[in-house]
Amino acid sequence: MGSLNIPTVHSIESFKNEPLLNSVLEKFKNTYGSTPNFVVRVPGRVNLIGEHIDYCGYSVLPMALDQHILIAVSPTGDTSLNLVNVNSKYSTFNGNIKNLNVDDPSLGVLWHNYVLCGIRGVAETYGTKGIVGMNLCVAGNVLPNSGLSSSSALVCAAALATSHANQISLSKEELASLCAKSERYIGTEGGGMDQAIAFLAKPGCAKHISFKPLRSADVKIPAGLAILVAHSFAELNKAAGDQFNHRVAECRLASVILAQKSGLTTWKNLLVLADVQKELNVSLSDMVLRTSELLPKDTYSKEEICEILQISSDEVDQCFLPENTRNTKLFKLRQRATHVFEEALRVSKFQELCTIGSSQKELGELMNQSHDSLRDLYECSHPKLDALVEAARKNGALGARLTGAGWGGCMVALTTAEHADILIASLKETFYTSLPASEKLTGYVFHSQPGNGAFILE
Ligand code: ADP
Ligand code: NG1
Ligand code: MG
Repeated sequence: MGSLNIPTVHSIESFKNEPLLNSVLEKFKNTYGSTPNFVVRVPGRVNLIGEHIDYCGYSVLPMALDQHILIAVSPTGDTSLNLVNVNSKYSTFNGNIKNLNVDDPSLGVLWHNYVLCGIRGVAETYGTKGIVGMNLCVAGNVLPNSGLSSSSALVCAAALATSHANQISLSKEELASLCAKSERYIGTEGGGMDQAIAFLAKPGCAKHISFKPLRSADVKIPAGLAILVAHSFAELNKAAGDQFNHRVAECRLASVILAQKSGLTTWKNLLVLADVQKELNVSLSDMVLRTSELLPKDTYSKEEICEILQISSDEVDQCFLPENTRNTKLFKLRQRATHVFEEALRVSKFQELCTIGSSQKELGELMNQSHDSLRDLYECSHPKLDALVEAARKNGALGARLTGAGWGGCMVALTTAEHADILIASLKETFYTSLPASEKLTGYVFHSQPGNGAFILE
């Protein structure tokens, strides 16, 4: 257990003017008849660049948002787990902390399952003997299903609530790794970006996050630039569909086939593209060339994959495919792997440019290339998101791209600080005109400074 670098404790008093905190305290009191022992606060994030590459082993560059999830917590004195939400659209849940099952996602994804993921992560790692039951009350203002990582903020908040209630002292890195693993119980087989930034973020800095081992380095956005986030008004709950895991599956298949065709005898264990690159000891540009040579076809059927790898369809399923992708008929391998290697290159260029502190235009261009690659090679955008990105570019953004998993959700745009408000106004006049008049735009289009990581309020 780590004792250094653990989430900080602040006084509830110093945040008493925050409406979301007041709403969670009030709801807690009305529900459980007392004030909570403590409140955990975990931010959402916006990823500046490095999309769909964390689960391929490559580094990413997110920053924390001010928007966050709060969970007010008190131990119950027995093993009961009670969960309410300030927002009445999320229904109440009651269970026993010693016997928690995250529901099978194919039966529908209910919000309390994200909370159970976080609790289960701590319970599995540290045992359920002596684990305390909790009364919990949740509030949040991270736009859900929109690529700003509301899901991980909720999972991480539940894990932090459980560890603090049980006086288990974990480092930020331990919490991040535990939560990355436990969020997979929801069904999506993601990387660790969201949970890492949730704990490791520091105000004023974006973070360059690398995996195996988990590391983070501060990245200062060059002075005079602003980060703008805007919603496309399309949404996707990633755990409710199979799109996300399809991409995970395609990257794994590309990985083992590239490894096998490159003569690596350990190919069956090389499910992650970065591991293949490491084994081959070649550059990312070499990997791009190798991909176009070794994966020439536009699509691969499962039969063709079995033929290439000389293994059965059952073995392909068991060894490489997430459960909800096993009926897939066709896989696009060259396109997905090319995106991953080129996006990894863009992340290191972006970090380099930020370190030099100049080249606003080049930073914007990298973001544009990222979006175009996600739209055309990775096919995870959405027509509304493409239109929003286009509108931002036309109205003077230095660059704009989808952020998070995609298939709807938010765009992140880079602009000069002086142009930020003008850009927001132009988006309202151009892109958002087609929305029903009742839609309130506050909270859907905003600029943001890099915010703080998770902390506890007592
Ligand atoms: P995101 O891109 O926001 O991470 P996901 O598709 O991964 O989107 O998961 C979002 C899910 O997280 C929501 O569908 C909901 O179940 C849950 N969630 C997000 N915010 C809240 C909240 N404030 N209260 C309860 N559940 C929430
Ligand atoms: P969102 O958009 O929050 O669902 C997902 C994954 C990330 C990463 C991005 C795409 C989870 C919890 N999150 O984020 O790991 O792969 O998509 O870059 O799986
Ligand atoms: Mg998510």
